[in-house]
Amino acid sequence: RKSLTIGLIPADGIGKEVIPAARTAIEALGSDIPNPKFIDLIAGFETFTRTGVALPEETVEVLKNDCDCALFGSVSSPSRKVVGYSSPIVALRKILDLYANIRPVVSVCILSLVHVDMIVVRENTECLYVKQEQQTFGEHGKEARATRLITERASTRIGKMAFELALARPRKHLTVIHKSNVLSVTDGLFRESVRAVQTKDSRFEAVTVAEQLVDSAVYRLFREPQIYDVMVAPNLYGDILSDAAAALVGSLGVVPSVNAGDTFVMGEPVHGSAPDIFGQGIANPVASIRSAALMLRHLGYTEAAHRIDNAVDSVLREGQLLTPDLGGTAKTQEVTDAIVKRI
Ligand code: NAD
Ligand code: K
Ligand code: MN
Repeated sequence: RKSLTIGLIPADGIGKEVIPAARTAIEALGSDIPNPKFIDLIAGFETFTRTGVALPEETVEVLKNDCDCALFGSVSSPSRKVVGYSSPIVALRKILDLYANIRPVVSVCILSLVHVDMIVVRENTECLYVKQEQQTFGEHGKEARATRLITERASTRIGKMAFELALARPRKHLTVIHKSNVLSVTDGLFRESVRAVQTKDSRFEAVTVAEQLVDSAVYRLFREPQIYDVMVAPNLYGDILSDAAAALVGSLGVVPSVNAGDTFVMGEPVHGSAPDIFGQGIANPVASIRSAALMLRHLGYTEAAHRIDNAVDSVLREGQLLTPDLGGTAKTQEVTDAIVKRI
């Protein structure tokens, strides 16, 4: 490949502060990524208030037609209902069919109380995120309901992705997260579909499989996180579990992800737009820089990804330059500069 074209969608809040850091890290790779080309794209709540659309058609078209991959920052989705607004990241995952959200959560020795080295594999296209909600009036006042969609197809393909990831790791252990004791139809289908993946491919016999109900999975995650290797979960559980796991490794500001499909990959920090710290220049850039590395690894640029990860690990391990979320006083720019220097 002659050059790599990367769409950049910082979107809202600290996304605007940390996506530029990820870009700098990629640029620092020099000849490992020859002539990376960046295309700035817009989306988010600010875009919505300015233009009336949260995800402009042009952004989608450029991603589809001109980009090899993309980096997404974070959106500020309001908790109240805003007529005409819908989260662009949820939409992008569906439009680009980025069905797997892969979230590695790994502790850096001095910063973590416990040893954590796991990957949360979150189904990324369905569950409650189909966003089919209705409010009606019943006998006792307002009633609201939501559709929770679980399909065999989506559960099977996320199951395959999780087995592949587990197979590539030393421990080869997969935990299937569900709540089939209550939701036996929906979570039952998820559970059965994922387990069936193993019976259809003899390579996966090497993977040991466990199941854990989602509530006790959170409990065990806090008490004995080392039991987990790869976790696979429906969309909402995977979202919650990965934020919870982030607490064990110091901060949401260090946990990366990729939204992956069969033909496209989009790196994205797990965190949101962090309005509580936006504008102060203190957002931790590590999650986004690591997301860039994950994205490059997914595309086969193993050495480049390795160089970024090593640089991040060395800065975190030294512990001299940490942003406030990790107990330090460093600024986004200082941490980024230190990482770039080591790359
Ligand atoms: P959040 O992840 O934005 O913040 C949670 C806490 O973690 C905050 O205290 C924040 O300061 C801290 N934090 C997060 N990232 C950090 C970083 N890089 N460095 C330092 N500290 C960091 O979650 P929230 O507060 O629940 O949500 C805020 C907004 O983000 C909401 O509008 C929500 O809809 C949106 N959100 C977007 C995404 C996404 O873009 N995929 C994901 C989650 C939340
Ligand atoms: K995000
Ligand atoms: Mn989340």
